[in-house]
Amino acid sequence: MMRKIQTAVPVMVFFLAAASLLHSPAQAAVHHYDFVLKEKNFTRLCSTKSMLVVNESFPGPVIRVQKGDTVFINVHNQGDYGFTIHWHGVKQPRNSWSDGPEYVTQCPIQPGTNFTYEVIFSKEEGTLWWHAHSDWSRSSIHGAIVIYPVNGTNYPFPTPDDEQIFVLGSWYNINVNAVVDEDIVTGADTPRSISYVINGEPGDFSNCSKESTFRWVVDYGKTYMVRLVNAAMNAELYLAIAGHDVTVVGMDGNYVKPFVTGYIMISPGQTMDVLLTANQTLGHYYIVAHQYDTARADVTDYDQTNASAILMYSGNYTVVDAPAYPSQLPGYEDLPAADVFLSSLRSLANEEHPIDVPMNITKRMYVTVSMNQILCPNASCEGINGNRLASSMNNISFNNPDIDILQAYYNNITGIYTPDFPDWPPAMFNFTEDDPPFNVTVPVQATKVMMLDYNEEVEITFQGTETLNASENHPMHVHGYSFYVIGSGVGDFDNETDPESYNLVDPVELTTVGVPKLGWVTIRFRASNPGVWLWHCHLDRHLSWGMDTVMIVKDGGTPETSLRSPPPGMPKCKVPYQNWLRSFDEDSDAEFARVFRQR
Ligand SMILES: [Cu+2]
Repeated sequence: MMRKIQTAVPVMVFFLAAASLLHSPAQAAVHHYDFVLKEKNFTRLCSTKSMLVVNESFPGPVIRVQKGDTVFINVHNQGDYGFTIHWHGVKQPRNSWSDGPEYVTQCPIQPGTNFTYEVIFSKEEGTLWWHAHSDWSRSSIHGAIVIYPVNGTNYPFPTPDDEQIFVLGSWYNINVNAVVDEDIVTGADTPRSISYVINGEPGDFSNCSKESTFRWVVDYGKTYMVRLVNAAMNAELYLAIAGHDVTVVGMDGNYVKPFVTGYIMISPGQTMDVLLTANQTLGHYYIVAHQYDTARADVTDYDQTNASAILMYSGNYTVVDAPAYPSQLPGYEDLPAADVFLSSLRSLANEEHPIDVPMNITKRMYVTVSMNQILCPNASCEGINGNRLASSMNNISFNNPDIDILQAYYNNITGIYTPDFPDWPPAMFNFTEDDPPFNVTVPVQATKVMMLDYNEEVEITFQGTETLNASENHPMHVHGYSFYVIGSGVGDFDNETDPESYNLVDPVELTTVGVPKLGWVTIRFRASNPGVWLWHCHLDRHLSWGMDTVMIVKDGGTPETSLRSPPPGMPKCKVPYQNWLRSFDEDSDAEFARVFRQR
């Protein structure tokens, strides 16, 4: 059974090296893909650059499965630096080995070598995606994953007539990894994208882009499933389609109670399924996406481009004017519009799609997410105050170790990490007030891991802070799990009154949730997937600066509740991870660059 994807101009050429698509109702299928990574030239915004991409395409190929299938993806590195790939939102039961984050579950796949990931689908249904999980390689290495209902089951809404994928990304006119690594060494801020792109194209409002704007042809009267992926590196995005409302029906591989909206807000890492009915006057309509910025109002140097695609009705009609522009698209800094959108998200919570919110919490955590500075002698660095920019969770700025944590955990290798990630912030202060004291701006750099017993019922409240006067939304993402978002609010979390507002009836189930600027969000999940799983902010600059930690869920005592044994051919950790922040004092930039190139 092969689903068709709406072909559009320009035609995206996908070199999918075979996918077995024989499904029987009772049996999950096994698919095989080859991902060949090579440098290729791409011309956007009047200039040409080379980037590492999968199967010569940007965005990369689409993986299509049914719920519960397994996919083997043989990843061939024909580039000149190491990378890893993560299957974002796929829970991978007991199988951290194929999860992907570098120095957490594996070491980079070295140039000239290959590694086969085994991606195990279980409960996910809807849209997810895959992306590189090393340096900032994911800016060019990413693609969508589509998970259909198994034969004999249906969507919880009338089956759409057709579907269309929109991958939203960031475009840089530089060698992203080289610039970012330099910035990490010097402590400087990381680069901004110069445009957002829709299916790889900036669209009509950018220079040298009009010819290649992504065009989507729809037939009047049909209803389409629009599958959205926010693959942008550092930005929440608003998106709207001129003249058309959409109905949101799914997010992060779970269904939601349908709601109608004129625009959507999507955090980096999130995926969303919306229905669009083509019922307007025959014509051309702009689809526009741009940044939703929550940082300080006086900081306006973010990417303010409006990426666009065009929805075009099929048929015989004369187009007189330029396509209509979506007047309902919120402004760059429209916080209330995001709140309205987010507050509409609810689980289906019905008989066919029940929820399972943990009610007997055995592990409760309160975790701050903060911007920080690491002090440099004589203000010798290029970040804030002559120091190095950093970020943290509970004041721990995470250091990647020299071999992956999964390997160290599985083989009882000591000295790689410590199991003492704190359940509470080390210092309580007025997290959301202006100008927090200097001493709370300097983090501890360490590799501290949170340990959970199998099947613990976990509640985490993430608290945004105003350290360095640099609060903003933080899209927090967990690997290996989804979670229920049971509450959120503004200001400092009050553990007596705020829980009264929790939604335990139909909370939305996600894998990435925004911690609101100067606010908090509470999530719950059951620790039923043993293994080593990364928690991190999906703004890549914050991940690079240490806003991440690792969660190890112990085995449950039986083979079925224990981490699997490693697959053959796990990449070797040939080059120890350069502790970028710490090694700055020892290594010159040139030495660092030399070491980096060898990775
Ligand atoms: Cu963040």
